[in-house]
Amino acid sequence: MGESPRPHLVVLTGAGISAESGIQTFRASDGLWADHSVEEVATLEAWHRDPERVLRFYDARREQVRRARPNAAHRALAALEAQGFRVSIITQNIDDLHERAGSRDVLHLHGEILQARSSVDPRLRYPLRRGGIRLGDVCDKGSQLRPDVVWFGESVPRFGEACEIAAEADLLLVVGTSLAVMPAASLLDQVGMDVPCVLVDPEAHALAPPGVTRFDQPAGKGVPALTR
Ligand code: BV8
Repeated sequence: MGESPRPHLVVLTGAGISAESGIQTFRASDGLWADHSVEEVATLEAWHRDPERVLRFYDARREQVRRARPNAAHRALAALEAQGFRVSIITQNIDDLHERAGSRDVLHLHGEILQARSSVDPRLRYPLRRGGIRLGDVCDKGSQLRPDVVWFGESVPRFGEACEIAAEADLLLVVGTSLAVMPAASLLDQVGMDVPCVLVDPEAHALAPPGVTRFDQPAGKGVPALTR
């Protein structure tokens, strides 16, 4: 009798899972967008209009990420994987806290702030081990480097891959996302009809689809409780 296949836990995470690590979320009152409008810093137009301002915004966020440490939620997900569970993380976050907690199966839907890429050829990527990106920093082919993140109005190259992962889920865990951003939020529609979905978030928000089981708790409490 072959071993029964291990259940596949797919986890969709957003800024809320990193909030207790000291990284600002986007839509909280003290959130990132509170003093920066998206149009000013996270769009291609902003990059063409004022690249230095965009580079400063991401340098500041990169320092916040470097100062941050994974919290109990990141660690609980990594522990599940270490115990042999099949855990696929699809994160909207551009920080590396899942990886630093020990998770190995992480898909960054919106890119990674600790990487730079050519502003012309997205395949030319460079890890940013320290420091930031300045005007004049160029890729091997001489084009200006930019943060390796997906800006608003840019297509999400790994969305198709994320849909395939979601379609294989036996359980979907959604942690710390307002589900305000598309197409990321539509991943909830990619899971099978009968796949249970659990949402961990201290604030009830309007976008949670019907049939979702809600844990109105911060990730640092809710995720370890769920995965113990
Ligand atoms: C696309 C990388 C098309 C950069 C990000 C009008 C104009 C222009 C575009 C649009 C428009 N209307 C719709 C769109 C599409 C747009 C969009 O969805 N806009 C929204 C705002 C309406 N989407 C796009 O532009 C996408 N691309 O559509 O391309 C296209 C197609 C083909 C060809 C060309 C183009 C690209 C979207 C990706 C944008 N980049 N990030 C960066 O990070 O700087 S999105 C960014 O915002 C994050 O990655 C994340 O996805 C999103 C923030 O959302 P959350 O993670 O959910 O964070 P938020 O603060 O919202 O919520 C936090 C939650 O945590 C809350 O619920 C809170 O209660 C909870 N929480 C708080 N504390 C805790 C907690 N939970 C647990 N524990 C706690 N302790």
